[in-house]
Amino acid sequence: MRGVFSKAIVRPPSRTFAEGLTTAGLGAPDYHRALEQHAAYGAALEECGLELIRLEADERHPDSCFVEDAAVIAESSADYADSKSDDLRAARRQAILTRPGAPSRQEEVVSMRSKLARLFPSLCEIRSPGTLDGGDVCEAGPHFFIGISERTNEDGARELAEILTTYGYTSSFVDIRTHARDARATHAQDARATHAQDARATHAQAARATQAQDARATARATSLLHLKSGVAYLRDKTLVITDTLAYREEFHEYDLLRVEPGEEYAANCIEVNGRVLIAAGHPRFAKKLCELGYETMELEMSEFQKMDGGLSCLSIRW
Ligand code: CIR
Repeated sequence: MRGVFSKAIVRPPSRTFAEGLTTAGLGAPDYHRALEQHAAYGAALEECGLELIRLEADERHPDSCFVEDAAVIAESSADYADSKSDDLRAARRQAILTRPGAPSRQEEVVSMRSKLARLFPSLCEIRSPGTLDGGDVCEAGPHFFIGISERTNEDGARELAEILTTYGYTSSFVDIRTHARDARATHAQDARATHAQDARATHAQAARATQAQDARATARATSLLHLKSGVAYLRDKTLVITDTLAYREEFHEYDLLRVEPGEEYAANCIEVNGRVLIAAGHPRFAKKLCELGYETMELEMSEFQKMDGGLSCLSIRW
């Protein structure tokens, strides 16, 4: 096993978790089940050799368990795979506080700042008018892909790129705004469709409503909240990727491991010290990884998926 990552910050969901932002249309999350899934996630990271740094649950910020969005730790971990290079990695490691694009999430950075200030000698930060969510930052060895999304604007992406250049990394932008989710539209349409399916509606109306709901479920599955909703870096220039992003020129130099239609949620996976943590319930993707020689760990993520969260967003790893 490669001893690359040694620490991770995590924060459990709070009692207000269900009040967070979501476009998923999968119903309300069960708080107790979310706690269990979060505990299993932490245990999996520990099994991969990481020391967990735990932040307290924060009821004022329902989305705050998605810690990844509040900070980025730049570290070219995948390229320095042996212990001799620990010093080199540490020298180039830099913590960057983000400025989340959703107003309800911007204050999450306050507690993240106090935690990181105790762990790192210096902190950089994204400043207004820049906005940036860590979910839009995909480290691929010494190169970083920065998504420009509904949450990360061009100013924020540029600010991060400048910081990364200072610390010796390269970066490029991937504009995913054409794949963004439109929460208001889908929720309103779903409400109308449910109405059409009620007892007074004709069979034809109900059938049309069901078809429309299916189409919107597919649209939600292929739409991207963050860049890392559709792409993950494994190692050796290999990216896990959804069809939505696979054709993009930005990724042409990489080996692409495609997740198949219907399993898009699994694209948000993480490689941790030689193992790949993936969301349970995606058998074709799990099989593909296994055939390619990756050791996988499957984790139940249903309650986080209901809130648009994936595996990567529950931790910040370095
Ligand atoms: C949000 O909409 O901000 C949260 N409900 C989900 C954030 C997921 N974060 C991530 O994928 N990096």
